[in-house]
Amino acid sequence: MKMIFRWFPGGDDSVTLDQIRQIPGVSGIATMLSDIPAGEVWPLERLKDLKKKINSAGLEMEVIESVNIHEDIKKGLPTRDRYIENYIHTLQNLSEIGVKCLCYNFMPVMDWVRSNLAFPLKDGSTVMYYNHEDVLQMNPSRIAKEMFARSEGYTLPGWEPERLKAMAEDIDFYQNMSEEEYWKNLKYFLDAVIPYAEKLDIKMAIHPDDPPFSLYGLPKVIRNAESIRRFLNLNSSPYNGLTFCTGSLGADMENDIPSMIKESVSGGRVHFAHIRNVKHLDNKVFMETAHLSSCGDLDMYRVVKAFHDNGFDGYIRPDHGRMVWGEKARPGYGLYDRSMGITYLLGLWEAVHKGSLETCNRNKLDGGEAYEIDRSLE
Ligand code: DNO
Repeated sequence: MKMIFRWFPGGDDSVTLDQIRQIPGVSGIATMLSDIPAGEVWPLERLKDLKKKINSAGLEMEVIESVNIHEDIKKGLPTRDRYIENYIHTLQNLSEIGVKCLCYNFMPVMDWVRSNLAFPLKDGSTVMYYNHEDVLQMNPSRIAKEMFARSEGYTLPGWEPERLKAMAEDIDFYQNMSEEEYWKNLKYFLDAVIPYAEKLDIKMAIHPDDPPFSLYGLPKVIRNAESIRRFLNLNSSPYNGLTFCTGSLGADMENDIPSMIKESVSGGRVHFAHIRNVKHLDNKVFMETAHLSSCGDLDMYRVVKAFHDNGFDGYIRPDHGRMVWGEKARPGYGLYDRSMGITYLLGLWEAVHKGSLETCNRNKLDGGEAYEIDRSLE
């Protein structure tokens, strides 16, 4: 397992590489060229420069989050082949600089959505907040305006300006598309790209829909255990895998997160984990709290144990932190709360790991032969 941190280059991040390097246990970063519009090739020279910069700060650049997918691919338009070719070209450039894992999403029109990016808590911190009714009442362009107004001047990942231009038209387009057609378009993309990912040794890791339920009549396909199974079966290559985001999937109270982790990690299909907590205030009303179990509804011990005990050996990053200590940063992506999250997650990982070794030694002393892990808490 490698612990990494999300960072945006080109002066588009309040956090510096030098600061990230000082967080104990962090080996690298997940990054992207956020100024390149979806559908265009990421230039090799720029990637080489970026890698040099990151490596000289003592960090690895093995994970990209994300190369966004052009809307024509998701819509299944004839122009998609040209954009898929460009995607493959970008993969080739990424492999030249040693990228091992690519997180992307196949969400129509918009990436993650929140109704309030700075919801105040009693302790003076702010969190990102979602209320489904509010989101439905605000039309998409008002949501987009809110997301901009509260972004502290940084580009919000998934809300790049080029996406927003055609938002209303795109939403209309999907009103006539069935979820089945959308699945077909996803399969078409995977079947074209995964053989190259295999050859180039880049693990593709799709991010679930966030939130994992339908919005504005848009198809939302990666949202629960069943849809994840369906996705993994669309293309059975181990290179066709997941970014398991506990917070996104945890936003549906019906999802049993530890058992979903167990199923997909034991099958070797999770390459990247976004680990954060979520607190439900009602059905489809939630906030993204601090990482601790005591702050939200996910049992983070069981979450980490499920990754550990099922042999997870991919990348983990903390996700969406609160804004604390007066920090001004891109919502969700400040330094302080995510650093606390990392320390907590690594503490849990160490405890789970050492606990499993002790169980194993005890079994040996008791004359047990097999390496056994205590699964009583699963
Ligand atoms: C939100 C992120 C997502 C994620 C993309 C992957 O903060 O988790 O924007 O990066 O969905 O393509």
